[in-house]
Amino acid sequence: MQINTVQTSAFGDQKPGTSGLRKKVKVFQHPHYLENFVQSIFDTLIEKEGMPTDATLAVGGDGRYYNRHAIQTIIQMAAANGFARVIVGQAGILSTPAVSHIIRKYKTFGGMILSASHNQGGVDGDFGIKYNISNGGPAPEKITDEVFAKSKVITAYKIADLAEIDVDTLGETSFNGGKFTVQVINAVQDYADLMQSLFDFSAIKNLLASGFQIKFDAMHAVTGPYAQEIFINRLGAPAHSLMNCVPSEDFGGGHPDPNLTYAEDLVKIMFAGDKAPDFGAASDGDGDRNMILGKNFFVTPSDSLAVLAANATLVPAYAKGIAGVARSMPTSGAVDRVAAKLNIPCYETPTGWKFFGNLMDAGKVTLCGEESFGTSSNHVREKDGLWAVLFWLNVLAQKNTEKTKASVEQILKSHWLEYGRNVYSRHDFEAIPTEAANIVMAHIKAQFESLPNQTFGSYTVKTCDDFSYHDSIDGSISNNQGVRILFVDGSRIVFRLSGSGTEGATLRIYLEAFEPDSAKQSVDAQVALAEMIQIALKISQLKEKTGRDTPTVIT
Ligand code: G16
Repeated sequence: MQINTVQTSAFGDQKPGTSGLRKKVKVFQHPHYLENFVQSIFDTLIEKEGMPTDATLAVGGDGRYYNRHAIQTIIQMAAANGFARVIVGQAGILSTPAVSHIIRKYKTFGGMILSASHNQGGVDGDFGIKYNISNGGPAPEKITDEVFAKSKVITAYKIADLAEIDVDTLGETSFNGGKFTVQVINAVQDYADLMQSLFDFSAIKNLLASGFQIKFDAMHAVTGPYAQEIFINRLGAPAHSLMNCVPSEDFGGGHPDPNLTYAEDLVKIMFAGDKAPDFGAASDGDGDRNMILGKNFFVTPSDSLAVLAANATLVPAYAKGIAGVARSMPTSGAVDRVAAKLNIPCYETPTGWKFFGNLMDAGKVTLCGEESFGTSSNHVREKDGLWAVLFWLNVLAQKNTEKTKASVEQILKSHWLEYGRNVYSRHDFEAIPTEAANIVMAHIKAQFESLPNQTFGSYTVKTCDDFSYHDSIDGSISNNQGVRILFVDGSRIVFRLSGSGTEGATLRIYLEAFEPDSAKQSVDAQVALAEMIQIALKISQLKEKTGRDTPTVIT
């Protein structure tokens, strides 16, 4: 096996965002761009963690354009940089939670996930790479910061001269007298087995056999094969329960983001009146996000987390109770109310799944969630779309017996009755010129001293700040994680720039108000939050500074 050292020069823009490096495919296709970033990861690992001689790397992606090319390059570079083994999903496919599970199950050194998640794919779309560490979770900032530092000074990378690996055929190929091996594994089996070990599959099977109708939309992305195995083969759902379940390199030309805007086809089916299925769900490009719908009903991700926490003991894996919960700062406080009642801790972290890893490893939390359609537990160290869907189905199976019936909407309404409702919405303004977005954020921060005690209509500002997180496990501090305007009555507006987009800046405005009065809990969130939306526009001067006041996406 010949190892070549290739001279290169640094790119200045390889800074990992909220979840790995995401850029246009055309940027990744620039000569040496992919290789520079992969080498910077390997150099960081060798320096910070020391590479054991038997190190294994798990590699897989969401099937988007450029995955296949990147996988071959990563295998060749892993061979040249001292890995002993690479485990690849068949056809290069592995969902993000499946990679996390494989890292944990086979005790690999780490894993590389090739995905730009919910961003569009295809030749003109986005590509991305993220590195996950040996606990199965996204690399923490101390690693991603170092990767960026190395990427700015890189001068050479190492790559082995290997024949192309047939990633479509299961099996092992060895090189260099067995010193380096590539194993192509079934992408679905291990993950489906894990799900079956957590949930009551026979109860869900009975629910589906009783005529309870579901619709799952894989959005032409990675969860298609997983859904086929789990819902059809193992749970006996009829074939028409699935839609868009064949992964395609450009996600059928769509935007694989499971929200009310981009999962439009599913939303139409679920809001079709009486003939709508009882339960609907969608997942994103790499299978870590989920959207939950009932018949003519949308469940916000924040509420979903709260409902799962409140009902956790109905699921075999969590029957003995949960140790604690965590949510990202912009996620609503609905789960905090459940935690208070269960008398378990609730942690508030910055946006990004990587911040949950330490808490889970330390046994402090069992369930975690984010408003960005992410929910999961300590069964892996990533958010997990299908896990959330199965959790809901397991809860529904327990609440729909011969004697009792409960729809998704009823479950939510009784939850609000018991805990009150955290009315919540997020307004996204995508592709704003970066400079204009920075001016908006600076303008809000400049008002930190003058805002407290000011009254806007029915709301009076109590405090405002830029959220900082102190990780109680490793002591690290993460600053500038989102601007919070907190009102006297507990309502809040959060402004934050996305760290996962690839075009200009995306400004997110998160709005939350608490409604304890059951008579008002059914009011549409946009109506209930209308005044706060105007306050957010006024404080930020968004229209004046960007020309924009209509969100691209409302969730
Ligand atoms: C990623 C992260 C999530 C984060 C989300 C949104 O999701 O894994 O933890 O909440 O981005 O981040 P932002 O608001 O910065 O765009 P995914 O599904 O894109 O990997």
